[in-house]
Amino acid sequence: MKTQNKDIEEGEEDREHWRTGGGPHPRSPALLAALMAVLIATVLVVAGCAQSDATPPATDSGGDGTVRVAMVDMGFDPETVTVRVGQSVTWVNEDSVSHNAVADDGSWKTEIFADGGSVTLTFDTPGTYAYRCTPHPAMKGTVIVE
Ligand SMILES: [Cu+2]
Repeated sequence: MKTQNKDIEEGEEDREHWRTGGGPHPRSPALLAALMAVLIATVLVVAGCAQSDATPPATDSGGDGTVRVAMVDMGFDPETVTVRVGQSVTWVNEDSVSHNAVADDGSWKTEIFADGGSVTLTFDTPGTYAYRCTPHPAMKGTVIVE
């Protein structure tokens, strides 16, 4: 009985050593190959991102092509944003009351949403869209789609 327990403890100790690496040289060629594969994949992903960021739009606060507009203190901030066709605008409500964003020409609108909520719309048609908040018509903004 005692001898068995000792064997189990030694086995666990060995696995622990294995998990921590035990030094700069992995003992398994398969593990080394897996690490290399991860490294190469990471380099490829980083290179891909760098390429797609080569031509940022005029107004791009997100870095991912989505422009952010805060709803705060009964207004849109910034009031005017510019996106390229196919890009999105995300409205984020940071105010104590609910708001929406509705195009004056009726071509698009968001639901009314409360503090902490957000709505994202993607713009596929070039144009200059004045918009406002339905419950608070004094809240005005503009989305320019190029
Ligand atoms: Cu409002």
